[in-house]
Amino acid sequence: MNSIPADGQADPSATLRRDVIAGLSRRPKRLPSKYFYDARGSALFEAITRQPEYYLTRVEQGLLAQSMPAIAARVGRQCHVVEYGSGSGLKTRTLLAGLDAPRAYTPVEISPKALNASVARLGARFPGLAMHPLLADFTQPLDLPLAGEGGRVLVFFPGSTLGNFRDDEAVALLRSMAATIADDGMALIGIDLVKNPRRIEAAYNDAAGITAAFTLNLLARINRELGADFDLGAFAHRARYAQERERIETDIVSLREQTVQVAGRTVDFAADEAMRVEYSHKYRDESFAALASQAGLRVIDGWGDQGTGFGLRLLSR
Ligand code: AVJ
Repeated sequence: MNSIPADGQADPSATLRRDVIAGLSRRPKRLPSKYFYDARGSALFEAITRQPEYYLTRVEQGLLAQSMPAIAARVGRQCHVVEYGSGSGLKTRTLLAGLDAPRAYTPVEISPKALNASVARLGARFPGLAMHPLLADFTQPLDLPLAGEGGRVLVFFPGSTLGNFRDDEAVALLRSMAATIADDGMALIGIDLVKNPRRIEAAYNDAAGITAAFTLNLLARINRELGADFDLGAFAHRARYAQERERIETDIVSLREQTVQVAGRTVDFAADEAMRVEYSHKYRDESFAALASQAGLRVIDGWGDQGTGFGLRLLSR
């Protein structure tokens, strides 16, 4: 489909090059986790969600299905659902099927393939729903095509994707959601909750090695798209739970001293040097409410607690 409006953000490969070079120039080096999701990375992430150790997706899907009557009652009739990142669409289907006559759906998604797939799938399942897909990086200022739709906006941001952002970035993102929902809208956000560290760590170190492959695919993508020569066998995935910061910190570790060419530059790695590639923050009611309030939002309802292991939170201005 080529009718999806891009939002005028810069040339994607130039943006990738700029972000990768900037990250590799920092000490310690880092790379942005949003670049995990090329076609192979998205497929590997779907495989992660099926691993026995990765509880997040299963628990959230169950919680959403079970909470839909209460969520629908809170949200009311004929809302316009705006989803930040469209993913595989299973949760979206549960949401749209459970809401009271939703009138429109706007997925905001950086991957054209994922965006097309979600529109095709959901369009077939909900023929009466107006679709307004937007090909965009939701961390950048958004020009949302909401005009003329009317109806209150429900922002949907499941998966604990918020947890992939540092607190300052998470607040910026929540602010953008506060702008999107305006005075009368709401946001439904999925957050992974603080729990037994062993269970959290296992979720990011599955026995089948899918998460390791997902992490290292970032280097394969950089090789392909930026003409780099990372040797995938000379780097390793490492995910550890930092209890004091209540987050998983994922690194790519250089297994030896080595030199890599990236977009015409020479990058040196020491043996055991770690490059930070992802955070997955875990929240408590207090830490999440604090982020929300810095963004001008408050938590008005919620489903799931530390016993459930995952939470859905409904926010408004
Ligand atoms: C994108 C937030 C759902 O942080 O749990 C899974 C991404 N990274 N395993 C997460 C991820 C490694 C995931 N979310």
